[in-house]
Amino acid sequence: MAIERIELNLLRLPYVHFFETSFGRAYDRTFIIIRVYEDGLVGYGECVAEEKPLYSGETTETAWHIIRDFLVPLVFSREIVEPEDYYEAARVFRGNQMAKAGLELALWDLKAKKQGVPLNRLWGGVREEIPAGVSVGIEDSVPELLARIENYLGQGYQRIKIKIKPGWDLEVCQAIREKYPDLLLQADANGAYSIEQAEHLRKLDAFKLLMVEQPFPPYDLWDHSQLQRKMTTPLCLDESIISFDSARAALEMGSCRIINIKVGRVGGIIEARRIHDYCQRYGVGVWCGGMLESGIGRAHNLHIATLPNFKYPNDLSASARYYQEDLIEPPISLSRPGYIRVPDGPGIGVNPVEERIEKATQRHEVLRP
Ligand code: OSB
Ligand code: MG
Repeated sequence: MAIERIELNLLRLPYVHFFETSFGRAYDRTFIIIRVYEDGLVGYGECVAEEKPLYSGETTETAWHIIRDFLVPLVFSREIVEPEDYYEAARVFRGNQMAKAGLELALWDLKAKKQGVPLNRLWGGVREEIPAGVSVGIEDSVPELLARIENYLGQGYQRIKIKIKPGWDLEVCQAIREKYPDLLLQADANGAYSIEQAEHLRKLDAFKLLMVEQPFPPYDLWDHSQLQRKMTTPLCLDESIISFDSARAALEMGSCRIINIKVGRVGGIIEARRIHDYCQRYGVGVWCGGMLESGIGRAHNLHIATLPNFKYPNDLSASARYYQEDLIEPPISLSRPGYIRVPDGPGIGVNPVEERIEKATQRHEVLRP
């Protein structure tokens, strides 16, 4: 069989609560849902590119262009159905990992649905429940942040990640540690600092953080290696890891001791698995990051997080942490305190609600061979 058509939807969904990072405050998320149709089955993918090129150079518009004008024509012209064939073919195009990943995820979902098995069964997941953490944005005040943390801990999350930036770091960690001496806590700077602030960042060592994520901008692998030598807290890289090669360079250079894997950022599940396997051989643990995905993208994340070298709690939270009305039914929720059960139906194992996709859609295009 061959793919009969591919549909792209550009959606906007409001968050239940604004999400603020060192990039600024956001009230909603714009993203692309990709659907591939073959023989009565539909594979779903989500492209994590954002509206503005802050976290990554890609945007929803560049991703739409790359998927529509290059990747989909490639799939049709070569009659590609298998994600492995797609991965090989798509290598001819440089960069654009998020665009590439969105379509690859849809092909993976389709492949697993054809075989009637949960997605992670295709490549050997080893766990049925995923350790669930929550990423908490910057608030207007420390008491407001503490109240949000208290609420999330009450819901059962086993680890808290806070966002830091200059002026919202040491005092915030101090306040959290005073209230919660033993909490699994980590901090993510989204590249807000520079090596000139190394002495300041070293003071984070006092707070027994699980890790400090991405203190410097994406391309500063060398500066990260210099900071890691000065700090006892493990550094974790997120934005810097855009491929297998960047992961290898980061580990060889000593730029981090932990890697955050996001399938979108690295270009798909195959590349994510290559990074995972390499880190495992290297003795470096990974965990699954998130991009505030809808339930479709998050279901994919749950499946990748079943691999054995996912060694830390993940940025995988319940639907209700992100959206009033997620795109899937039933919504993702904690199956017991600290854990989310991996959906065990065919493919990603969650049911997208077509009317909800339609309701949030701002643009829709149907592509045929
Ligand atoms: O840096 O991990 C990040 C969300 C959007 C972009 C970047 C990041 C994040 C998060 C949210 O921290 C994690 C989640 O999806 O729960
Ligand atoms: Mg991050």
